[in-house]
Amino acid sequence: MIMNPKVSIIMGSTSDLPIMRKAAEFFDAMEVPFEMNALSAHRTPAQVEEFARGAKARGIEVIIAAAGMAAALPGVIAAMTPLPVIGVPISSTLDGQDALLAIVQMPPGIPVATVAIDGALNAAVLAVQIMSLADDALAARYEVFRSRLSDKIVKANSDLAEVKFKFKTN
Ligand code: RP5
Repeated sequence: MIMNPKVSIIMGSTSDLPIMRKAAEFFDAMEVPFEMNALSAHRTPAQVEEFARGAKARGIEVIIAAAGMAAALPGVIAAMTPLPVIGVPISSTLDGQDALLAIVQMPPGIPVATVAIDGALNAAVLAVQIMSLADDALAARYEVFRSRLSDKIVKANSDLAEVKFKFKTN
């Protein structure tokens, strides 16, 4: 079955893959076709430009860009495409604080929607929320995912009900 990707996951290095797998798994679960490639703003700048300028014409709707250290990749991509870019700071050095600031502190006019350090799952969830606006079937699958989140808290409360303390009243 040939599927055209709607999301492009870009990472600065294959060393980012253990984190970015969570995004890929979520797209599989949501049945969203995606592509996954490595590009580097510092190591392959010409290829980054080619990718960013051509992504919309290829049918890509959202770009997720992950990078660690001096993480220029998401911002550089955002500068060369009208598509929404979601940035994932990777915790390779300085606990990811370096990448977080590099990705989130974009100048006015060129945003990168930055998720938490190593927040690959939330990047994919945000991408699905954006695409759900124009895709009712995807919106329905996403709604099921949301309802399961509250199941987790229901279970947490039933577990906590079993925890006994002398002065605990419930
Ligand atoms: C960044 O530098 C990558 O996104 C990665 O997080 C970090 C280290 O890259 P490698 O040396 O592991 O290739 O560009």
